[in-house]
Amino acid sequence: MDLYLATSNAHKAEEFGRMFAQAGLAIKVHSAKELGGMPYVEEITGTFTGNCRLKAEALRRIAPPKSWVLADDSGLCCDALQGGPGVDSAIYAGKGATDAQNRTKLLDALKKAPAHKRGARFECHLLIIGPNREEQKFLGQCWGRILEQEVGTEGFGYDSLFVPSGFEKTFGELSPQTKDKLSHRAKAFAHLVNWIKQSEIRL
Ligand code: ITT
Repeated sequence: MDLYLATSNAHKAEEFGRMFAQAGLAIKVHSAKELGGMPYVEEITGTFTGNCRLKAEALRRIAPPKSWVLADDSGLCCDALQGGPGVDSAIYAGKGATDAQNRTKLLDALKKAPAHKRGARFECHLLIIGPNREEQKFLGQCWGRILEQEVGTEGFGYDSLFVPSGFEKTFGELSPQTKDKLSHRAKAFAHLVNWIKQSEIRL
């Protein structure tokens, strides 16, 4: 049945669209655009899960009564920045910052970090809320390191700076299909799919 994606990030919606298409679930996935766009949400909770809940609730209020809503809050957590920018990844260089401005600020913040201190992980927290406000949470993490310069043009956000463990190329160079197999979002999504498949609840 019907599931709405509580995101205003077209890249994330695209990644989810591809993953749902491949998962072979009997679910009709809708973007927030179909409801006139994702309502503005100030992500002020300071936690990934709290921000997910704000986004999911905001869309649930305008979604058709029997539908389910899925929200994602994700970010890049760098070892040398004690887990930052973390929940602030989207606004690292300030409110309204572009991805390019955020990447520049990150490169600057890590300017003095030697290779062994450039470890980082992407985190993806998913929250799904049902028509009776029942909810489930899922976490996906992808470990890797931050380069000293951008490489590649695929993806979005910090992709062109991030080399996943076991690879020599950034997410900006790897194909979307490869990213879909190992990303934080893919891992959280795999947990969600397992839950859907095992659950009594029929979406
Ligand atoms: P919504 O809140 O509308 O979903 P958003 O882009 O603001 O869209 P977040 O608040 O979850 O999303 O912020 C996530 C930020 O973390 C995002 O803007 C990127 O900078 C970064 N990020 C998350 N996933 C990423 C990925 O797969 N590749 C690169 N950067 C990513």
